[in-house]
Parts: sequence; structure tokens; C-alpha cells
Amino acid sequence: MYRNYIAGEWVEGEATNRNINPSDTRDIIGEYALASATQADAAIRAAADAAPACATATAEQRSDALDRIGTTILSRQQELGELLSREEGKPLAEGIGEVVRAGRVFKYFAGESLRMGGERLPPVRPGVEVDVTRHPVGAVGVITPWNFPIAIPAWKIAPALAYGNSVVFKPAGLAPGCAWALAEIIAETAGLPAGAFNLVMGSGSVVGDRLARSPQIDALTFTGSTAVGRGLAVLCAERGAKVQLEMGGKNPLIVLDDADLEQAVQIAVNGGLYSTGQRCTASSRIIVEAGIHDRFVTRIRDVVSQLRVGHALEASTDIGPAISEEQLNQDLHYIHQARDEGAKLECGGEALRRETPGYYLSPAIFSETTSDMTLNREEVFGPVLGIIRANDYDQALEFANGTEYGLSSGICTRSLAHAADFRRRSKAGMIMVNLPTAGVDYHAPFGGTGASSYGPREQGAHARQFFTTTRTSYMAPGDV
Ligand code: UN1
Repeated sequence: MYRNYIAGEWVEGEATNRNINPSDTRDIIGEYALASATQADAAIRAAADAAPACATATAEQRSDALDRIGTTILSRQQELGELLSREEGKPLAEGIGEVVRAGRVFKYFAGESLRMGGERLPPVRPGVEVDVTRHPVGAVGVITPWNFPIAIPAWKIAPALAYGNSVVFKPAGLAPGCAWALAEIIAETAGLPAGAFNLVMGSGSVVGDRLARSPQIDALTFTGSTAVGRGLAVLCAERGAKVQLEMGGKNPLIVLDDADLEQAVQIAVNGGLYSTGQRCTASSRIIVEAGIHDRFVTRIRDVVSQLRVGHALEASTDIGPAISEEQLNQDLHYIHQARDEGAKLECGGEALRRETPGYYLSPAIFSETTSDMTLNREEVFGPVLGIIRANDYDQALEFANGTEYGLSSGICTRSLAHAADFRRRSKAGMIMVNLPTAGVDYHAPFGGTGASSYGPREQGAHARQFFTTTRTSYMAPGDV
């Protein structure tokens, strides 16, 4: 039984959650504690009580703590990568890659804690000095999704601690294994005061709700669906807490006539289908200019038909299973609906049987789709691509921007002018030229516009906007 970590103690829950391998549903990874509302409140209280000690720790102490966490994660990358792939279903290379990313995030923020910075402004009133300094926000609630079960917790928890806050961490119920492993690493290596970091596994309706409502949580950072995120934001706004939301995407990838065909297909496959399409940054709308359209469709169909769907821990696997039966059913539902609405299924789209019982689905490519089809408007979160034909660049750009979301976008082209124009006029928060829309760097700001994101950016030095508050102090020193 994997327990919660509250106020420096490992505690049993009021119920348990079974963590199941989506590649082989007979494989039980473990039983994980589910906290009660009272336990969530105890963790919140502990974080609030520890906040002053976190704030007064020196930057060097915080930096050393994060560095130790990062070093431990990196040294255990193989084992943690296997755990990640086993519980989440992404192929092992991606699982290990994600663990490395999490380790690097902690290393990065170990440095950032020494650079919290501040500024002195020149006087506009004679003799009046103005200092702008940054301070921790206090106790931070962290709610994370199952699709990046260690990287997303890392890029929320690391800056929270780096800038002197305390944390209450609620991971997703579908993949609590990496979250628990991360919590254990923090508990054992960081040397933080009791209550500075708490793990509270439990449901959104119990633990998530307490984090959003409790007056002792000063800031809440969330990654998940747009509907849930906006609900949490309302609760936070009502009581004046800071909130940061990373939510859905319907990310476009434009392929222009002058693109390198092979490269464009690889970029679409990588960005759209890797990690089983279960990324908010996945390119799910492939907008292809008329002159290259038919060649692109033929080639991507050939490449995707060759992809090997299988157990995440098998070396030959390109695409792992969906995370759960519910997610698989949602994917299949969107596939049926796309056919009903007149899209042409080029390949895939079927639930598959493998040697082990799991939630396998052959990646689906639809051509002849239009922007108003459900497939191109709603986030599927599965290995399903819709190809939209565009007459020219201007129309492609119009399609690309024609969504309520605005997380990432991409363009495949050899034209400097079109690439530059796209970087100016795409409304997404992250823009990729000849690169997949998913798979971003850990030292750069992350986030989007519209229904995708809300509040200050995550990651990189920009993370300090959310995890710190600014204080402006004026002083008239007077004469000596
Ligand atoms: C990436 O594409 O590298 O939940 C990261 C998600 C995003 C993270 C994507 N917040 O899928």
C-alpha cells in the first residue's frame, strides 16, 4: 500500500485506488491511498504552517534541495521510466525521456532559486528609492494529469519550492505511481521542513475541491481538462487565490506545398500520434496545402499503417495503449462520429487485441475533413488525426487559427517568408517551424491562449510570475 505524505508522515487513506497497467490489465502496479477531505485539510494546514519556514530558507538551501531531487531522479531514470511506461502506457524510450526531463527540471530550478532577482528603479521624487522584490506566494496546490505523470508534477513542484513556497500535491488517479515515487524522493532527499511538501492522492471531487476552496491555499496550479480547470478557477477567483491553468488543445500543423514531404510526415506522426496522441500539445489537425495534399495523405497512410501498436515495455512498440477503457471508448466514439459526419478513414481506428489484454487502438487518419466537423473542434486525446485540405497558405492560416484553443501550432515549409508570417500570425502560445507541436524544452515558457491556458506561463524563468508575488517598497532615507 502506497501512502500519502502529510505533515512529514506517511499516512493511510480512507480508501484505496488500484493502479493498473493499460498494456496488460492483469498487471497491478499497486494499491494507492485515497485521502479523505479531512486528510486533505490536514495537508493544507501543514503546508500553510510550513510556508514561513519555506520562505525564510536561504536560496542556497532551496537550490541544494532541488539539486538533490534532480540528481536522484536522473540516477533512477531506467527504473522510473519503466514504472512510468508501465502505468501510463507510453513506450519505454518516451517514459525514460520524460523522467530525464523531470530530473532536468529540478536541476534547472535549483539554479533559478538563486536568481529570484529584483530591481531598483531610479527616483522620480527626489530622494525616494523604489525597490521591487519577489516573494513566495505561500502554500501552493498542485493538481496534475495522468499523461505526463512525472514531468508535469516536476515542472509545477520544482518552481513552487525553488521560489520558497510549500506544496500540496494531488496527482491523477490513473497514474499515481510516478507521483508517489517523486514524493518519496522529495521526502527522503530534500531535507525540507515537515509540511513543506505534502502528497495527497485522492479524487478531484474531494481533494481537488478542498485545494480550490481552502482559504489556506494561496495559489493553485492545474493541468487537465478545460471544463474542470475553469470550474476550479471560479472557486479560486471567488476567494482571491492565484490560479494557473493548462488545459486542452486542438493544435494545427500546416504542411505547405514546398515542405519536405518525408520530414512533414514524420513531424505529423510524431506530434500527432506519439504518446498515443495523449498530449495537450498533440497536433490533431493537419492542414495540408492542395499541391502536396494527395502525396501527403498517401505517404502518411503508409507510414502510420506500419506503426507497431503494443505493450509499452516491448522494445518494438511505437504506440502504446490508451490509458483506460474510458479513454479508449472516447477515442472510438470520436472515430465513429467522424465517419458519420463524412470524413474518410484512411487507416486504423480499430480496437486491437494483443497478447496481453490492454486498451489498444490502431492510429486513425481521416482525410476529407472540414473545420466544422466535431473531430476538428473537440480534443480527442487519442491517436486520431484529421487532415484538412487548404487552397493556399492564407486559408491554411485561417483554418489553423479557427479554434477556441491556442496552445501550440506548427508549420512545415521551406519558405522563410511563410515561416516568419506564421510566427507572427498564429494565435497559439507555442509555435513550431519544421518541428512537432508536442515535445517542448524545459527551460522555455509553456502555455497558450483561449481555452488552452489561463494565468501566467509555466516553466523556464517565466514560472516565477505565478510562484512569486511582487512587492514594491518605497523609502525616503532622509538626511544623514
Ligand atoms: C510536451 O508536449 O512536451 O498535458 C508537453 C500536456 C501538456 C504537456 C505537453 N501540458 O500534454
